[in-house]
Amino acid sequence: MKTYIIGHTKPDTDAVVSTLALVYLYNHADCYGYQDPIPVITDPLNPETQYLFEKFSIAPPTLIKPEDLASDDQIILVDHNEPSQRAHGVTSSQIVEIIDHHKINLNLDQPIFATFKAWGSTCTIIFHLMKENSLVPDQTLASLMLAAVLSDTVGFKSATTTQKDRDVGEELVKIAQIADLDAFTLEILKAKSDVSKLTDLEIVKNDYKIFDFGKSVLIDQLETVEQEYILTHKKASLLKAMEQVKKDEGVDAIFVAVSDILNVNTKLIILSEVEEGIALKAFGGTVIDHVLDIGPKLSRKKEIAPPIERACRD
Ligand SMILES: [Mn+2]
Repeated sequence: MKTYIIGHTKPDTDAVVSTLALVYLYNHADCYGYQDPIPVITDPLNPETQYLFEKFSIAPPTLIKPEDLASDDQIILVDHNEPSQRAHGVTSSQIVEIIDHHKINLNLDQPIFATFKAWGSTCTIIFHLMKENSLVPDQTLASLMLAAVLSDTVGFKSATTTQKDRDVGEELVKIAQIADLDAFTLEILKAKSDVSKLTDLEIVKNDYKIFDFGKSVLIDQLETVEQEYILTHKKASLLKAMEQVKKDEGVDAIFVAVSDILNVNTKLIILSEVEEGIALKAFGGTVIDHVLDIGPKLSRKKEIAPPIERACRD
């Protein structure tokens, strides 16, 4: 029997770094008596996360396949809880603990350890747990945890940002010895928005989540410093890719949210009348040439998904 620490599918920096941060905590403090928990990922790193692991010269968690999980293995979920965001191969009965900052959609048959906090990142929660155990991350881990906080809160600009995130960020800056926080933030945001090496299909699948809103809705978010360029030059090919992904994933609706992370604005790419109906009900406005400007929003979790859910359930 092994114990795995696993983030959500299509992991972002917070999901990946959380597995390493939690293993650091559990290797230094005997919290719940796990035997050698193993941090893993079940999908490849996105470009931002890959950039960060190269920058800090540290190996990412091992990439495992669903068949690598044995039925008696126990699993700790980080940065997600909903069944639709779990890695294939994870069954509910294997879950022994969850540490997360997303809305809860859970129905398990067994008692578990659970830490849910409405803070901006899972790494914020894990740093808090470290402090409770008088533990300080090493410089490299602190750098990655800071990157995760900055990435999830879009440099403390997202509506999900709390004072706790700023406080934890300030402590991590010191431990990580990051001299210029603004420069580090911009570096991460640029790495996040570098889609130059991605195909259109990869862009649509780069950072998506599938939600069960009565209808199944896939929301991909592209956080970028080049919103205008993408909507001008890539919209036509992205629409084709969206059609493909909608079919492949068998979802009822698909949205690509193109978020301008410097100017704080999101525009949705609208595939068909189905999506247009949902989006107009959710946000109002006018769809112009397959694009709906939903204004100064950045957070999928707090500002984009909830109105879409209400529109779907109405
Ligand atoms: Mn997160």
